[in-house]
Amino acid sequence: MNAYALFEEQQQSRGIDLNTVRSRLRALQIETPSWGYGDSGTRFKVFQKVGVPRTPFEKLEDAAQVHKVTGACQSVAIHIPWDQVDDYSQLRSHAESLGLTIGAINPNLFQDEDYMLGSVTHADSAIRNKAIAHLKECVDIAKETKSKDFSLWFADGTNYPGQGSIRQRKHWMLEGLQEMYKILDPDMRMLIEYKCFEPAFYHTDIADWGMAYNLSLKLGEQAQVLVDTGHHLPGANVEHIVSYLIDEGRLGGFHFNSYKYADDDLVVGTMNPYELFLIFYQILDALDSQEQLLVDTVNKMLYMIDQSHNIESKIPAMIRSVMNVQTQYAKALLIDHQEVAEAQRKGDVLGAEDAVRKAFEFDVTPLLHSIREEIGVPIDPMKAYLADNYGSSILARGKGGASW
Ligand code: PSV
Ligand code: MN
Ligand code: MN
Repeated sequence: MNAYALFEEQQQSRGIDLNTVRSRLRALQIETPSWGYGDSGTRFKVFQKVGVPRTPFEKLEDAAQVHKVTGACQSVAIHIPWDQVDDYSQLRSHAESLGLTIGAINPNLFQDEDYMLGSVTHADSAIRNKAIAHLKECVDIAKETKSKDFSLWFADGTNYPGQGSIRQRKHWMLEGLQEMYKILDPDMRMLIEYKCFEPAFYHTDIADWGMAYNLSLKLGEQAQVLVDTGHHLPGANVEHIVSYLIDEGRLGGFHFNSYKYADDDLVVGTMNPYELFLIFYQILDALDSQEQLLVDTVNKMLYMIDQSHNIESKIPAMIRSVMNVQTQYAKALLIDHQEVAEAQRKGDVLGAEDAVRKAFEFDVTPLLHSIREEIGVPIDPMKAYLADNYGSSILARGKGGASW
């Protein structure tokens, strides 16, 4: 018996509906970030790799390789002005010619001298207006690239008590976001990121999910929270946050990455794959609730990778992340929700924990291979990419490509 037939028998005997599992797995799309293909580093050093893209167009070409071997990464997030071009419709056409689409637009409000003390929360109204103008410019760019979502992360915050008025800055943040919200097309969404600290070390203006959630409520339905998995203090129960926000209909999507200590931006699923699995458990639990708000929220959620891997090879690191997301999603799809519910009803604590954990322990390799075969991509995307000559052909680009 081949490996998939064995897997099928094993799961069917548990009562798992493999048709649903397979169709959900086939539908999983993961957006990759343009900045994950360029040079990046830490405050200590930005390493220059040979062969990194020199232009936003080349970043898309690299992203197309990830899509080619996974079939799961059709859209690419861009960052403005890192991906600034004269003609955004040309960038979109280039993406389309590669079988890609341009995904979320990420405004950059942290790499301009003027923003040292804040962008939309700066005490100087001229700088606040400049930041707001950039947010609005990103809405115009989205119209040209046909993007519908904005990932909004602000470095705004203070380093010392008294440096700024926390309450005043709270108001400025809302006012700035409202200016952007007003000009959105009806099908556009603002996804508000939060982060506990860094680069501001005393207070960050949007420090946690509650603040992002509050802003989204004040702004309106087109504003939702973006959970970047690396933006929590150690020990935070991210899956609880996920479940809570879905239940409120306010979870817009994810930035996946791994962290050990803080915003380490490591390859997804390398540090705590169980956390990723448990995040998917909450998502699938909401989907299976059949409550309309929850189902709609989950179906509209974006799965995006946000990595700035700086010592690894860029394209393979991205492929690894995508594969790790697929693996944990596949495992979570094997949770028997009825078994969990039954154990909960009985107050069977260990039984409930077992019903969840045992799905994590199955080997989903045969399932993933079978799905990849079905959609016509290599069963081992990493191996296929490494065997191809694209990686060596881009070495001709030399060093000194685009950096973030
Ligand atoms: C900075 O923390 C950050 O990693 C945020 O997660 C943003 O999403 C990303 O950079 C790109 O701006
Ligand atoms: Mn992020
Ligand atoms: Mn981050």
